[in-house]
Amino acid sequence: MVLSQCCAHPRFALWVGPISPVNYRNGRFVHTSILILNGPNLNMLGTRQPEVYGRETLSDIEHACRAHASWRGLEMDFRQSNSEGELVTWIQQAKGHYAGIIINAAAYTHTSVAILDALLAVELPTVEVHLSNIHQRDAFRHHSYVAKAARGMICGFGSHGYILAIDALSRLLGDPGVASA
Ligand code: CA2
Repeated sequence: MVLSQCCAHPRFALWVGPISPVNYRNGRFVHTSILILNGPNLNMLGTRQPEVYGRETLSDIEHACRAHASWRGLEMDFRQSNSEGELVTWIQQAKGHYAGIIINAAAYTHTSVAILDALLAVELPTVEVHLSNIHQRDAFRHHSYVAKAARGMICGFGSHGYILAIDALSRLLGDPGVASA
């Protein structure tokens, strides 16, 4: 989002927390935005398997993420799709709009070379998150294609993993070696 074009020098940028929520780029001040993507069946959270995934709904998680991202000075978009192609399209479109991605690709984590290729193509700082500890579960859940494109993975902490992922991405974006969107 464009905030202002009136100031012509980066030293006028606003700084709150560990990263700058407002960056100066191409003669404009822009918010730092992140994209949180959720894969198939996560829209059913809170309805079944609470012993594995907790009792919170995806909407509960979105609200908690929005509050935490705001506290971190980040704008956030939060999306869910049951379609692999839609997730790939959203990742492709993220380049130039978002500074980084948090992704719980759900079952596509373990199957999708297409999502991996999209993440590798956009070269955005990416944090992988899972509600459950995938390494304590079925063997087919132990491998993640997403992991090859992610700076790191958080799993096993339930919905709090999303908050930890926001903190991790926020820190990555504070690294001057990482370009923002
Ligand atoms: O632990 C995670 O976050 C997972 O990404 C969740 C995926 C699973 O396939 C991954 O191995 C690990 C499944 C999400 C499905 O969530 C449901 C929630 C309620 C009812 C049914 C499914």
